[in-house]
Amino acid sequence: MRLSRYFLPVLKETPSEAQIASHRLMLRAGMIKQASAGIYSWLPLGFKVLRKLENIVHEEQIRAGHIPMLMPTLQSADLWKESGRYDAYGPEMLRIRDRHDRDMLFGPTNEEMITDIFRSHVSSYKDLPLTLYHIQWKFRDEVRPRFGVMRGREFLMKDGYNFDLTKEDALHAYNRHLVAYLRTYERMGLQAIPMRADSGPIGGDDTHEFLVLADTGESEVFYDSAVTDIRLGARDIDYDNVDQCQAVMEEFTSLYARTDETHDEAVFNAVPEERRRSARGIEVGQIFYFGTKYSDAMGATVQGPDGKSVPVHMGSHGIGVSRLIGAIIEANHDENGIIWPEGVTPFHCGIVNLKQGDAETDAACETLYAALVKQGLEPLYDDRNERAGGKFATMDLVGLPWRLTVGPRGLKNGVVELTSRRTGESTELSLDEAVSKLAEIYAPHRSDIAHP
Ligand code: P5A
Repeated sequence: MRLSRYFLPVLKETPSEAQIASHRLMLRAGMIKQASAGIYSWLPLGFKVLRKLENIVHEEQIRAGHIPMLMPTLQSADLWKESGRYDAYGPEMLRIRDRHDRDMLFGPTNEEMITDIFRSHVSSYKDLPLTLYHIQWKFRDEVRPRFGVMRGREFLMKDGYNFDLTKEDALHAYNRHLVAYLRTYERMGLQAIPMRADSGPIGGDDTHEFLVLADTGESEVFYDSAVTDIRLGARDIDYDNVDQCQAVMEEFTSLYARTDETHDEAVFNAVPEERRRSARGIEVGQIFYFGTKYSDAMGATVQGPDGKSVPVHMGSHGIGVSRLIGAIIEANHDENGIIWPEGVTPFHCGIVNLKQGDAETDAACETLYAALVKQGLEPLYDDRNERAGGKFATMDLVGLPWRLTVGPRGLKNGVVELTSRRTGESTELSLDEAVSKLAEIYAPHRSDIAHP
């Protein structure tokens, strides 16, 4: 993309309504624009990051054997009356009446709708296990929408639902989600710690929230500092292997890590004092096992191997896709702007032309641009007639992990400068070397699964 032809409305001033860094930087970098309280337009740069996150989520869900689909945002109230949640959900649910006076709602979640789909089409245990998911906009009329996309009213969620014959199978689905979620967050450059939590309006006893530690997080958390040393890393996990998924689950959840809702001072005190931590965190996902809560209420049964009809065991699993952008920026920024992790960056590198209009410099930038595109990389080329300082400031704000600086002085020696946004370190490389270096850096971040 050439910056002269892009739509990147960066702001010089710090918007006064933004209280935290991620909100400020998303506004300043021209990623979002508030449409009304807690509702945002996703401008091209923000939209690009959102799509990148969606892709990672799809890839990791498909890898785990879960099946993508798409349900509507608007739902009929009838299903919610069946489950008993229409009244229970309260003022957070946006209720709408259509022209025929039918009660509708903007879905805050989809347990009812998916259970209805399941009961309409599945009747035998032979069709189980089954996990369906989608990535769709949700609406929750939060009392205090704030911090930009972190606590929105309209927000993008990946929500998945598992249907299993037995509790044991459903717990395997729970563990599988835990592993897939850990992989997802790690690919986004985040450490999200699974913590025992409260199930709230979704219901059930078994639930973990995934929290990214950050001072600006809305949740208060308590944990054994040893949990922050565990990583999934490049381990190859067989998602069908019950024991393997269970082992990862235990490794990640046996140390003390809880949100304030489930915090137990007595149990916490058994953790060695030097490892006890209380901190704040951003909730980027939650997984639930709620047994037959919805299948009982809505008659979602299958015929078991013995011919008897039994309600299916279910769980649901959510990732806050739009909130994640805020969480990633909270964890990756400095005073000059965002610092995207390679896995989610909207463009792979910036190209800064120090002397726009100089034939040789322009030609070198064009050569680099074409060579990077040929490698499957997306550069953002600042080809505007601006002074160098302004170009650097924009690149720093937008936060691409790598910048190529091209000017007549370097070109005399056949080199350009490759600079890391994170460390500020620069190296001089020939054009070919710079392109191969970037291809090498991004090789581990390429996707390998076909997704929708
Ligand atoms: C699980 C999927 C559920 O709704 N039903 C389907 C279950 N869980 S949840 O924890 O309530 O939400 C899942 C994730 O969505 C994000 N989230 C939000 N993001 C931005 N703004 C909001 N107002 C908001 N509310 C929830 C969180 O990341 C949460 O973990």
